Amino acid sequence: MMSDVVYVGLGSNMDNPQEQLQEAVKHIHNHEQVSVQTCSFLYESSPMGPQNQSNFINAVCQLNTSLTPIELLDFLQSVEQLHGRTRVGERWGPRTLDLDILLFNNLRMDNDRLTLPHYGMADREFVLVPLFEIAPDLIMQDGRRISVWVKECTLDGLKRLPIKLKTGEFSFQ
Ligand code: ROI
Repeated sequence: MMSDVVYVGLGSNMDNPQEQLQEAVKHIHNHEQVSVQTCSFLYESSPMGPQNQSNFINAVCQLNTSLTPIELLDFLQSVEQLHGRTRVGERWGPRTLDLDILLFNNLRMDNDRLTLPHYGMADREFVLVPLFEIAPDLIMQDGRRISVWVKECTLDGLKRLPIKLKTGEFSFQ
């Protein structure tokens, strides 16, 4: 049933980012049609975009789901909303929680709601490095290994923290 394999990027730079990410994983896992299989370590990165904002905490999780891509997008956006995310304000500004579908099986789609694979991966160290950590054998959409993408990505000081998000069963209150 929950046989589609999805990689999701998580990011936060406001209101206790580590807690934002952990709470997001709980919410996601508590959906009946989604299970969180694996999470990377947490990584700290300087902001891409405007520099007058705090460093980000990023991670990547592997989910299994029986939702369609758009159903999953709706659900992840509802989790962002629960975390006080507003979509008004400065483009590329600070955010309490960002959840991006990076890969959904080998699916390609491109419409006004969702582009798969995620368009920004190639130049985002804070996405590629944690993705490589949990899925080192991935073949990317151009047919090359993720290790090659990591080597070709500009690396500028991502810091791996000795912390992983908890997965598995939660009793959610
Ligand atoms: N920068 C970093 N380092 N990590 C992010 O998750 C992130 N997300 C964003 C913008 C504001 C573009 N910059 C980021 O949305």
